[in-house]
Amino acid sequence: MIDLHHVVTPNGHKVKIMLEETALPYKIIQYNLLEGTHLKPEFRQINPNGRLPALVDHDPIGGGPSMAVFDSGAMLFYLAEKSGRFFGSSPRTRHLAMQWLMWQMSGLGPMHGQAHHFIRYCPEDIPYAVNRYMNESRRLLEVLDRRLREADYLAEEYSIADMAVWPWIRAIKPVGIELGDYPNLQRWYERVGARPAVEAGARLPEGHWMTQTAQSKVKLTEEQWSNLFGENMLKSGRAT
Ligand SMILES: N[C@@H](CCC(=O)N[C@@H](CS)C(=O)NCC(=O)O)C(=O)O
Repeated sequence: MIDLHHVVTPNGHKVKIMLEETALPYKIIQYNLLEGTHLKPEFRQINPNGRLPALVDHDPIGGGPSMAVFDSGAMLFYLAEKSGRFFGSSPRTRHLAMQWLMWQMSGLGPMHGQAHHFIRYCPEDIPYAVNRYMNESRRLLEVLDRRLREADYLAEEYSIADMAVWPWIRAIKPVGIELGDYPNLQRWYERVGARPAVEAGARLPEGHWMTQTAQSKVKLTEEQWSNLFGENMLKSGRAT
């Protein structure tokens, strides 16, 4: 059994999609970032980085005691190795999958994450920061659109790289980007989104912000802001 320490965000959905795709038995342990439930010391034992998602496999690869894995890309890789699925059926497609997974983890996720931060969470309007991260986000979408003009899937065959990218593409609307501007990406988005495991793994509650187009600011209480970006967040990571 795998415990999935989960949150309803693109990084959380990537891993849930993979668990659905592989039908590995798992149990969800749900967190609420605004309430700071991830800031507790118990969670640091599982993820020293204090972020979500993370997993604990009670029947780990290679045997031995339960194993914790953090960082969504590493978790996808772990589950691919455990299941023997979705990580390329040849050396060529395996390296393509690794390449696009790394690209998502180091580029698409962080840049779109910063665009979300400065558009939706930053209490001030800082046009330089918004332009910087929106330009980079758009550039990365162009990269995807070009790749998906030449291939149906990022690694030629459906893989963990597609699972890593798909939930971030769903989240472009709230920062004001139109998927229709990227026709090849849109076709891929629909193709991947039609998979039952993607539908089940990435299901959103009705009216969730990820489906909204408005670029409106999220209103946070002082406590919530501190949990996400301030002293509470810092305090939870300090060595005691
Ligand atoms: N590189 C990490 C990023 C994880 C991450 O930033 N997770 C966010 C939610 S998607 C989080 O835990 N935020 C809580 C916080 O900022 O305190 C991964 O891919 O798993």
